[in-house]
Formats: sequence, structure tokens, C-alpha cells
Amino acid sequence: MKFTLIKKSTRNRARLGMIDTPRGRIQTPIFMPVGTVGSVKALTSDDLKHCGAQIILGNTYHLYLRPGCDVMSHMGGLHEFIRWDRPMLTDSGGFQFFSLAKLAKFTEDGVTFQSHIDGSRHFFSPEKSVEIQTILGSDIMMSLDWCMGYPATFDQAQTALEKTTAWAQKGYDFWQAQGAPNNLFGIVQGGMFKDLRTRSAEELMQIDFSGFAIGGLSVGEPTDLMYEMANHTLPLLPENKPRYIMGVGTPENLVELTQMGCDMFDCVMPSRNARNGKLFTSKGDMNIHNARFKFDTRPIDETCSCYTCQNYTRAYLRHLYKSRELLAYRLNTIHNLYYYLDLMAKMREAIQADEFDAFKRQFYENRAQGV
Ligand code: PRF
Ligand code: ZN
Repeated sequence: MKFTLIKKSTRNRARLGMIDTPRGRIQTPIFMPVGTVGSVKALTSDDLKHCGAQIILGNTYHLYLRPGCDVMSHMGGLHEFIRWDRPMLTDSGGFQFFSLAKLAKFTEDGVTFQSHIDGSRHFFSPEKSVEIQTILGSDIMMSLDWCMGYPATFDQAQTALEKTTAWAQKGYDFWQAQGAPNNLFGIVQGGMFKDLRTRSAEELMQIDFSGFAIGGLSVGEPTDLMYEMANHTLPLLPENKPRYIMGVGTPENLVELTQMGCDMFDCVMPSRNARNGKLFTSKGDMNIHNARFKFDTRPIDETCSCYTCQNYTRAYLRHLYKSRELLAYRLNTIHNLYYYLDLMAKMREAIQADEFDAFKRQFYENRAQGV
């Protein structure tokens, strides 16, 4: 993998770059749609390409439990299995132990947990996480980390940080011993404590990872605190490697964090909200089930070029949603992901033209108009 920094804003820390992988180029800043169990819910690969997806995300925890590593290796890896030929990033499992698995117990060597599907017992180590991600054929693998909820005490956050550094080193050593296939990112933890964030970043930067992520944010803390932590941590990370904030966020979050120098994002928000009838538009967010759209002949967003907006009215989409028609999930998801990916493309253009501040002002002005 090669990361090239193309341009830096002169008045803020926003950056334009590209990541070149054997499966293609990723323009940064980028948003990565989430395909947890091997599908971005309701969409085909062609739909994703129409939305402008350059890279999608898969989850080690889920794919390990179902369909399992035997199926994944038999089918020739995740790309071939799901028929997605562009880059894919896989999360390590760290966050899912925290958010999904039952009775997760952390030891020096790894985590024991019970499957959220059938209660069966399993063990994950940092080495095993890298091994599974290698079987999946992940283009960007993530280190096994320990994510804390909010609030957490200093001691809890410190323990999680120490475990995360130790696991990062073990996963990295294992990856190197395998011949360093594809790429491996380290994940900064440290809760909501700046000194712990600094320590975590410094320890991880001793290891020659391909890129760095910031984990443990957007776990229930107020938005301003999330920004404060990101703003503190991002400048500590090496300039010549990609920086990724995990599991964030709203369109506003993406704009603010891009301005702070973040290059990569993922979040279930656009796809999950779409399935709940919550649509993002240039003029703010809307609930498609609202009665005021009953006779509305306009598209979701008059400025949007997505398949849904080019073909369907708000009145029809409202009807589909209220009737629980399956088509509603697909059409709404296409629109929301197109909106997110188009927002990233517009930010890249603004950075290229060194007009990010003007772009941001206009973005907030438009979003405040209301649908
Ligand atoms: N660690 C990992 N994945 C994650 C997170 C994390 O802290 C988050 C936190 N927002 C989302 N996904 N491994
Ligand atoms: Zn649209």
C-alpha cells in the first residue's frame, strides 16, 4: 500500500490524499460503507459502485462466527465470496466484544467470549485476529484492541490502553512473521483522557503500522468531547500515513473531522438510518414517513444525482416505507450512501481548490434550511 499526500489546506488541517492498493485506488478523505456480515444491507456491488463506494468494511467477529473461516477459505476469501473487487477493510473484533459478545473476558493473551448468535464459547488473540483477517483477504486489517464505553475511569482507560498496545505489538509481530500481507493499522485508545491518548499514540507509533486509527470515540460521549479528543489525537499521528476515525458519524462529524485532518471514516448511520426511513439531504435530514410527503412529487433531494432521486418521488418512497415494502430499504440506502460519498467527494474538491472553509460555511448554511 502506498499513501500519497496530494495537498494540505493552508488555513486548517484538512488533507487530500490517495491510498494505492493492488485492488485499486482510494481517494482520501473517504467514507467506507459498512458491510458487517459480507453485505452492505440491501445493496449489490453494482449499487455500491453507483453510490461511489471505493472501499467497504467487513467484520472479523461476525464472519468468523458465520459463515466461518472454513467457508471463507474454501470460497477463496471475502472479495470472491461477496463479489466485491475493490478494496476492503476489516475490523479486528475488538469493538464487537465490547458491543455485542456476551461474557467477554480479557486476559493477557486475548479475549474469551460467547457468540451473540448461539452462545458458543470462543477465544480471540491478537494473532488469531490477524490470521482470520488474512484468510478473509482483507486489504486493510485492524489490530485487535480494547474499546471502553463512556464514561470510563482513568484506571479503566489506562488498562485498556496498555492491553491495546501489547496486543498491537503481538498482532504486528505475527503479521510480520507471515510476510506482512496487505496492510495492518494500529488503533489508538485512551478513553477521554488526553494524556492517555498521547501515550497510546506514542506507543503505537513505535510500531511500523501501515496507518493509524482512533478508536474509542463516539461511544456515548457528548459531541464536543469527541471533537476535543480527535483534535488532540490527530496531529500526534504521522503525517505520511492514513488516519482513520472508527465508527463516526453524522455528516457534520465528517466535515469537522476532515477539517482536523482525518482521512477515513466508517459508520452504520447512513445505511441503518435509511432502513428506518431517516434520509440525509443537502438541506438537512428528513423522515420519509412524515405525512407532509404524502402528495410530494419531488425527489428526496433536488440536488442529488442518485438512482433513487433520479427516478422516484417522495410520495412513492413514503408509500413504500409505510407499506414495509422491501424496495424501500434498497432505494433509501442507495440515496443515503450516495449522499455520504458525494459529501466526501465535494470535500476532496474543496481541499483541492483550497476552499474548505468556504465549503464548510455553505454546508452548514444549506443544512440549516430544512427539508
Ligand atoms: N475499535 C474497533 N472498532 C471500532 C471502534 C473501536 O474503538 C469503534 C469506536 N467508535 C467503532 N468501531 N476495533
Ligand atoms: Zn438521492
